Amino acid sequence: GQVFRLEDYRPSDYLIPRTELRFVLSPDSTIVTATLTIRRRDPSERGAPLTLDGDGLVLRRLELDGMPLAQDAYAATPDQLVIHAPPAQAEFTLAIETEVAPSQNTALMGLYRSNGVYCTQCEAEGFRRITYFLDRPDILSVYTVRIEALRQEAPLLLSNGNPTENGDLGGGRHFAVWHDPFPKPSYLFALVAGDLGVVADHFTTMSGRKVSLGIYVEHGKQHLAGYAMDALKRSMTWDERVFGREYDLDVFNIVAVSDFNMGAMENKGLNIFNDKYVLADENTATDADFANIEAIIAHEYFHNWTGNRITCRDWFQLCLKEGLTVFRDHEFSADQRSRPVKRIAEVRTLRAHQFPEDQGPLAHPVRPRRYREINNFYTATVYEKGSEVVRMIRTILGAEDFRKGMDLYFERHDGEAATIEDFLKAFEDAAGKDLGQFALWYHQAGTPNVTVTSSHDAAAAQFTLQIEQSVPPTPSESRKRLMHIPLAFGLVGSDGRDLAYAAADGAAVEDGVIHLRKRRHTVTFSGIDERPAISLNRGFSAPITLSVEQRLEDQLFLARHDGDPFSRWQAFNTVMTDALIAASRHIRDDRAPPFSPAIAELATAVLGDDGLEWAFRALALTPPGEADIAREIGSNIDPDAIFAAREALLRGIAQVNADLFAAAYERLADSGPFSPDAASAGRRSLRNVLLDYRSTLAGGADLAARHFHAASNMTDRAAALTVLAHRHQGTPQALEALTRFEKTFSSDALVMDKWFAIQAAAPGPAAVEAVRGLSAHPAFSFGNPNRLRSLFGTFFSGNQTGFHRADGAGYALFAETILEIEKRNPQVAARLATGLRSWRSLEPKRQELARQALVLIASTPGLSADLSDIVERTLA
Ligand code: BAL
Ligand code: ZN
Repeated sequence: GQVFRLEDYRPSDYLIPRTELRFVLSPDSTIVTATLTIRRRDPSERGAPLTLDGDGLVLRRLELDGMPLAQDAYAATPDQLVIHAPPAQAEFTLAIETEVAPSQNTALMGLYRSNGVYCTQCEAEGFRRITYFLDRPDILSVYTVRIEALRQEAPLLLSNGNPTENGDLGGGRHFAVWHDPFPKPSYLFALVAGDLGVVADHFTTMSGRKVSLGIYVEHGKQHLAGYAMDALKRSMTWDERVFGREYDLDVFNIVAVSDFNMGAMENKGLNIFNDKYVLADENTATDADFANIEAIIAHEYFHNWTGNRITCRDWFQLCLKEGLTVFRDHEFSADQRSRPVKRIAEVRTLRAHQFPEDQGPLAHPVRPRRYREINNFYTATVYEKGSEVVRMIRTILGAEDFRKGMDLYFERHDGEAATIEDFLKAFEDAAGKDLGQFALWYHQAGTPNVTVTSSHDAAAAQFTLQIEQSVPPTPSESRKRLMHIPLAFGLVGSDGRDLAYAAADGAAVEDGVIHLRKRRHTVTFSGIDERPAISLNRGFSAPITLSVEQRLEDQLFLARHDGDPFSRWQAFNTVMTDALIAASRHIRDDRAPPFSPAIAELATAVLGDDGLEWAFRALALTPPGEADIAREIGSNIDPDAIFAAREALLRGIAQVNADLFAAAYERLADSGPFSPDAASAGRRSLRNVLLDYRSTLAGGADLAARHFHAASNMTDRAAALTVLAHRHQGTPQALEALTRFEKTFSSDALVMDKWFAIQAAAPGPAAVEAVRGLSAHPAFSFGNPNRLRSLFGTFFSGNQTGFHRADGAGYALFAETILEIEKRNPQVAARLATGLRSWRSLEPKRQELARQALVLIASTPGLSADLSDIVERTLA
């Protein structure tokens, strides 16, 4: 396939200042008339042909300045429209009539139908599936959209901007016109038409303008949209307060649809959401769902300034809007909930999703330089690492200069399509700092590793750190340049407090941050009488891997006393990870795994520390997942040994703490009505972590069954079902709970997704057949992305022992399923296919079986660009 390169970017010869669209909607034959005002970028230039993008289009009519074009004046294929010699005047009008079939659009890109509702998804290149256009983000146009439909089929007609007109057309038909005064790229176009219920509210902006808010959902589901509406209003308030950004249209609408490739989409004034990230109540949504809804509502809203008002010059700049907007939604959630808990959760996500990407065959820079299929670059690297890079800018500049830089960025580029260089320049100019070396975080792939050793000279009262950085090679980047890594740190004394120090020798230490810029740094601290425990990368100030020579007793000490909550969590996590790696080695050698009693004692201390939030205690007590342990081991992975080690650790800690855990479990039980707030969610999560531990002991299945039946909310119910279906597979208690859950929720697709996912994640060899069987369940559908992700996505990416079954049966199901899904929806197939990106880390036998499955896919004729791009890079 064609490769697109950053260095090939050049501005288009033509602009489209105005776009008028008319849709005559019908499921099998929708007529789209696009009337484009086209202008030469350089009026003195003449004669360049005008080439518009299309994708599978049928052209019905074409007029230039009101006159039909001669056959030989243009060339139209489904994928392109070329006007050979556009008129000489600076501006002309092109009217293009195309016909599309929403009901047959199973790729869910462009205009399609979901549950009888017409909706669109245009990012990245879906608009060209609606009409011929300069479908690139640097073409900003003012849109006026007229929608016509049967009133009975679609009483609701929505598009971007403000409503300007509506009326009756006779014959049961009606129309509505929307005008969006803000020039926008085509990927932000949206249309929704259907019969939906609404939750209406309003928001008064900081300058006193009243904005109508609407969340549109399936009839009868309005009661599930209240939390999303509340999150939206809090987001609007927060963006005014923290970034000074006010909303700009008279209306802001959100529509929830059930068939959606992504989480949600930030179309100007008309966000379209996967209903999973809108609908919630205590009976159907977990605390994690509530938190996701809050974060994603905020994320899409925040895009109005970071993405819409300032958009991307080209798709290589995707992180300009995504990394920045993720950073903004992270900060929002941190402010709404608990900052330390949020930070730990972010880092866990980054390590689980971005680190394996960065350390495997699909590694790419935060701002890639080439792509074959842009859909495959909506990645954890662009989003999550992109956010970490913005966070580091704030760390380097300080909060005040960071805000100045953001203000300058908004001031300079509002209404423009910008680049990462523009973004960095705003901070350099606002703060008077050079970010030249720092910019490598955008340009260079791979997770930097920082190695640290230390020495203490008691006589001289000096403590010295030897620090070295390296960036491992990644595909097509074998030689790496040295990065600017901001490493926040503390030297913790025996009383648990940070020691005061003087840093010597021009060491790059500033406000508790060591700025690594060279390969090796020696940092000497004077006035250090006792040997401190070193707390490094506090708050996860840089997205790196860290190898610190540190005694177990220091780790244990930090886990109890580090003043930085993230590092405190990290210390406990490192203790457990190291123990689990050692234990899995023992298990592979058929030896019993040894665990230091200090680990169980640490658990005792953390659980009993009432100075810590419940949610923090829950996170600290949660051992690293199987995939986390595998990632730390890095090569020659045996998932069965890792699983056994983890179970043994849980049981060991549970045995030592049996009475304490039982008492805490009782104390943390529900009291009072449900609330999704952070403190209540934290209490539930801690209690459910205790359930997980306690279920490893005798009577565990009964305990979990009682938990399941007593549950008064989905968080507790799903937690208990997970314990039963995973640890007590096949027991009467597990079977009864699975059946009960299925009966209760069979008509609620989003809840059934949990039922599918829990079973798809059940460890052990039986999962392959279970997943195959579940794919024939009446509640399952190959056409719905949420179902596919719940069942197959969870199995491929969240079931280490089941998917990586030693005989390769999981990989066979992988190849078969992905090829099946690809026929309908290449984008979702390609995403699921990343489930084998870490195949080279497996032990040799599994590695070979995984390779064969990938080769089977790669050698299938007629593969989509989406899927072939992923499997070819994975195998390269
Ligand atoms: N722009 C695609 C969905 C999102 O990141 O908001
Ligand atoms: Zn986004």
